[in-house]
Amino acid sequence: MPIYSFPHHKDLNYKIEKHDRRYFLHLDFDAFFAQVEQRDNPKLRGKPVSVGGNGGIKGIVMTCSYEARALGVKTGMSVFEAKQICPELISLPCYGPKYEAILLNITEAFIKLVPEDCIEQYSIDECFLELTPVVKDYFDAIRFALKIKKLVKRMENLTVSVGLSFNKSYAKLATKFRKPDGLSVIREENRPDIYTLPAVKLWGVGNMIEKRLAMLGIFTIGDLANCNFHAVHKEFGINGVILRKIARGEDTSTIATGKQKRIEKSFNHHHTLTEPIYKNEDATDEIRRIGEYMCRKMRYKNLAGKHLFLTLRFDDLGFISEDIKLFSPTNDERDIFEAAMHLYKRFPEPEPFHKVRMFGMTIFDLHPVTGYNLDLFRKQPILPYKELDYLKEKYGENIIRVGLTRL
Ligand code: DCP
Ligand code: CA
Repeated sequence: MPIYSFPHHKDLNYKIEKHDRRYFLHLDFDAFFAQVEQRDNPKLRGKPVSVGGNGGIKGIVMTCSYEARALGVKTGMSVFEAKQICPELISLPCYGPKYEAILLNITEAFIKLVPEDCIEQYSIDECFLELTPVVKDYFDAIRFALKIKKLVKRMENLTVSVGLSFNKSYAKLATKFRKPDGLSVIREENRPDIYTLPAVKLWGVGNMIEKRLAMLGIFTIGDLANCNFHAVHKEFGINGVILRKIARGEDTSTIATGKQKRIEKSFNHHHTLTEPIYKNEDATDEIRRIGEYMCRKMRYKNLAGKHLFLTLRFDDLGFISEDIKLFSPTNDERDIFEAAMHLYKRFPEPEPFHKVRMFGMTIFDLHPVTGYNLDLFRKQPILPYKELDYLKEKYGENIIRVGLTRL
């Protein structure tokens, strides 16, 4: 999920009045999860597609394709509501690890084009690049931006929209001007046009802040830029001062580098079924799928876990959990499947009148690993997980699966 953070004053040296012109590029994937699903399944292309929920009518639309947007579907609607507005909507479940890997892959490729400390992965589908060390003017920067767009298309077969400007906040604002597959530039001389836009378009201004600004008579970016310094300071403290600076195009924040990356403490995945199940083979399939998902997530982050929890929700018993500490950290789905099936046998056996509605797995006690295959002493053959993960990313989940022994 995207981690939207306000550009905090620690990142933003609000005391700096001016800096020489710098160039920032903001990059944002279009209709991200939906675009990835359309890429991986050509039958979905050109069609209204939403991602989120369980693939049926339950849950929330996390995003939808531009075709679905044209028909009135919006992020945050329930899938049920979206299907009423757009009956032909194809609703798909969210497959997290697949999306997470994409930005990681391309930012790794960017290291060849800009210094590493000029790359900031901001959310699951957005990043900033500082181009100052590699371009000399806007003309150069636009050429660079086009090169980046082409590279993403070639590497991942996905489109991004990009915004280019002399600071991060304006670059992020510019991205929204032209979507999908856009490239927009805000130069210093465009300030008068920017000042006519609603204040809510600015990074850091949400609906709540928009309302509070309106009470001060501030509606546009220009109103905010030209407002009384003390008025915003009184209402919002230092954040008000920062917002005013951002509005004026005086955002002095720089690239936040890897040091601030989130450190994972656990991974989990839960799946609530539309139809509760009771047959052991269905439960086995469900456990296997969740285990695969979780292991891929660990592999992307080069982590392996040692303490596994399996949670089930029976219709009549509510949530119950069992856990096991593994002999050594693993991100191999064969180990996780074996351990999870061991835990599953500790639960009361599901029956037709005593069905399971939800399966969940969580893994704690994470350890960094250097490679994809960990265990030198395992009896089973070592699997080429990197290649398998790559195939799944490129061609979809069902292209290949690791054969597991049914227990
Ligand atoms: N997302 C989510 N929960 C939300 C909003 C978004 O899980 N409340 C996910 C789904 C999106 C992805 O994060 O695909 C990126 O979010 P964006 O807001 O950037 O939206 P999109 O990329 O889907 O669309 P856009 O083309 O408007 O950027
Ligand atoms: Ca996006």
